[in-house]
Amino acid sequence: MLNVGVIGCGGMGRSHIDRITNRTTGAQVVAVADMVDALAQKGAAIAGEACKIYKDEKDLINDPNVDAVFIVTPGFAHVNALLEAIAAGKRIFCEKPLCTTAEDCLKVIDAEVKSGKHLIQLGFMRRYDKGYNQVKDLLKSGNYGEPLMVHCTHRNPEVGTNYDTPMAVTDTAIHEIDVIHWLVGDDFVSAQVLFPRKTKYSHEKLYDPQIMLLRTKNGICVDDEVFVNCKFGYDINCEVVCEDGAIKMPHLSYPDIRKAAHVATEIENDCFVRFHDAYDDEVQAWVDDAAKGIIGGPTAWDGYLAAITADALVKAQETRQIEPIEPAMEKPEFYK
Ligand code: ISE
Repeated sequence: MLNVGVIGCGGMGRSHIDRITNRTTGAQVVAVADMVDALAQKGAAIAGEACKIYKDEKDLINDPNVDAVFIVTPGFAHVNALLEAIAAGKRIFCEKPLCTTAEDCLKVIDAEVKSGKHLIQLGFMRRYDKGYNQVKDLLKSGNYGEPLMVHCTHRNPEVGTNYDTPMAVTDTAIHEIDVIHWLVGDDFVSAQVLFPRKTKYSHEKLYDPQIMLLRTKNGICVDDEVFVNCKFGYDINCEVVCEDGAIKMPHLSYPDIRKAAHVATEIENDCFVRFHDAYDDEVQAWVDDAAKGIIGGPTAWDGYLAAITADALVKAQETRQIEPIEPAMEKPEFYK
């Protein structure tokens, strides 16, 4: 049994506690930490009576009964927890993003490489989604030739007033940044952002919608419509156009309902429904991999690549120019 400690008991943290406690085999939550006591209490209540509560994440990380840690705090707080957990030699599942700056990502990579152990898996759950995997398998089959273009939409029904323009990249498009790079097996080299007409549902600090454009080393062009106040649902689409065919990711299947001279098909309203199985599968795989001593999912290096791509997009939001994406170092052997 893998004894897990969860740092951060907000909505996402509690979702992971529930998943590990009720739907994952081979792991249990033995400790939680949150600076806000009420949240820690809520998290512990899901895990059960034996769950310890810590205020300070360092105490949780260094609890000898904790084999592995989940880091589910806000992105800016990840770096300290990551470095502490690496120093303690604990296996880590870190929600996206790895860190909020490329510099911090490099510090984490340096610490993990120096530790000599593969410890970190990053929570990019879309790599575990059935639809994306079907598209990837078809691409790999070779029946459709090389990918040339990828069209994506990432629509949320609405966001709060604390969500601003850069978050369209760092919180939202970050998913396409990782999953498309994984899907086509190619690194991004440049980024640009277009600003269409602004929706009346946006606010002063948020320009919504945006179109993010990325180009890969091999010249694949990716366009991602990020529209976070679309009002109608959580709508994720992806189509890869290849030399010999175009592959569109399937949606979850819902019945077509005919009523009053209309046909209606449900779409999801949030990511927890749309990616329910992907979240469960990524955590189950991470637990299964722990027994083998490997990290099978996205690594700290993937987190770094996502961070420099996000930085270029955020810069492009300001400059309105095409911005280069250049890693500060070659991929270390450790991650190959
Ligand atoms: C949120 O953090 C997510 O991860 C969702 O998948 C994304 O759709 C949303 O825009 C983000 O705020």
